[in-house]
Amino acid sequence: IFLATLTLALLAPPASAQDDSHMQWWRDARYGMFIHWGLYSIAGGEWKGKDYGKEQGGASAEWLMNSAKISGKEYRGTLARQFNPTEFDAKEWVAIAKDAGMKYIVITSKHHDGFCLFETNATDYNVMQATPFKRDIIRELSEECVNQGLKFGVYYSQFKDWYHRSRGRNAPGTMSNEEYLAMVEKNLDELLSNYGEMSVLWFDTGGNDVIEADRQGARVRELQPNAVICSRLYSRRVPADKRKYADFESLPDRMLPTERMTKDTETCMTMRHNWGYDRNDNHWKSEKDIIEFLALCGARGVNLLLNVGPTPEGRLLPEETERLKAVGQWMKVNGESIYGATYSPVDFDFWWGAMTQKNKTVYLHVLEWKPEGIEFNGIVGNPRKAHFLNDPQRKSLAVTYDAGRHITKIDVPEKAPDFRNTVIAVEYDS
Ligand code: JFZ
Repeated sequence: IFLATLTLALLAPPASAQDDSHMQWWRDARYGMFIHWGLYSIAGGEWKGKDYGKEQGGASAEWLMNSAKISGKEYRGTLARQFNPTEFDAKEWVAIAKDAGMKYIVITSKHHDGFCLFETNATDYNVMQATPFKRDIIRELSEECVNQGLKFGVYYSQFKDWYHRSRGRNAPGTMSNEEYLAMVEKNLDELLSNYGEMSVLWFDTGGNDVIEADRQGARVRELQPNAVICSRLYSRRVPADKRKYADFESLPDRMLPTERMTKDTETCMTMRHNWGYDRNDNHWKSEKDIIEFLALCGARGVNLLLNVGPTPEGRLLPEETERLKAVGQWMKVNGESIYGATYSPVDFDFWWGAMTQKNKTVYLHVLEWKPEGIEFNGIVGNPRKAHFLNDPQRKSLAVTYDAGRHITKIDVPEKAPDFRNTVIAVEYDS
């Protein structure tokens, strides 16, 4: 018997402080694919036989140029000529994201190593001119997202660039600061003008110059007024009220939110230790971990941007596609409790899981289960019925009310569906 004393205090979802209708698709989406792919994928976290990946306490694989202190000349000279991912198929990647239940894709267009995965006139250190591949990856992916109905966006490292900028006296860059800033502006104009609708600008960690960040943010608004801009346009040292163009708060990497977020918020998460492909990283999170990330992020009103790090050949790893497909199956059944839902009606979790709410329905994400059942307390409006989302017939579960018309108990048939990662919908009428 699934015993529960369900009385919940229902809070109205956060009213938007301004008319920010361009955010609605993003709030409804809740779940996207992050892609870290570039020259570093060839190295796979190793350099001259040494592993610099997260395994060894180093930074993630896409930080190799910094971790192994590789000069721009040697990094480009060694890796760019090897970059020829002939197995890359945008149609396949987007189909995997779509089948996974993801609604948007954000790919690294230029990471800290300075390499541009798109055609640009601002630097010859790009996929079209510096590699044998000579295909515009950003174009192929953005067009395929339109074909398959996903939103497309780019990660862009606007401040940290170990190739074009100086890293100190012994590691000169190829440009002066002024030249680099001009390159960034040119890159942004190219990304915002040449690839159709750009739905997300996922800047990564601006400098302390708010004026520079505001200029970049204003350019995005001018050229792509419906684009959603990440708070990392600004340095974390810039106070939130000074981040004029930040549309959502990006939590520190891999951080699961611990409380309900009334502001638009996203957390980015790896499936293993590294962001970029690392040939030695076997720390895989499980399908259940990912479902828990979705439930807990949903319970706090936070989007989940889940990362893949494709191989040098241009394929997603079987460990990635297996997890994405399995969680995609869960989303096909339980996605209504995530998409467009907002944070839990209570500001605490239960040992068994957490809750989201949408359209006069509270969704109980039962992640753990004990034979004697689970208890939870709160105060809910007048619940009318409760059912398992994974029950095709959506049979009503027996519900008992107290004198105040609040649910006090949900009786669940002995032969209830598999409780692991189960969602119970409780509909109420006020
Ligand atoms: C940055 C990148 O350095 C990293 O390679 C990866 O792309 C990640 C998604 O973003 O790493 C960060 C940036 C910000 C924080 C932590 C790691 N932070 O604010 O705590």
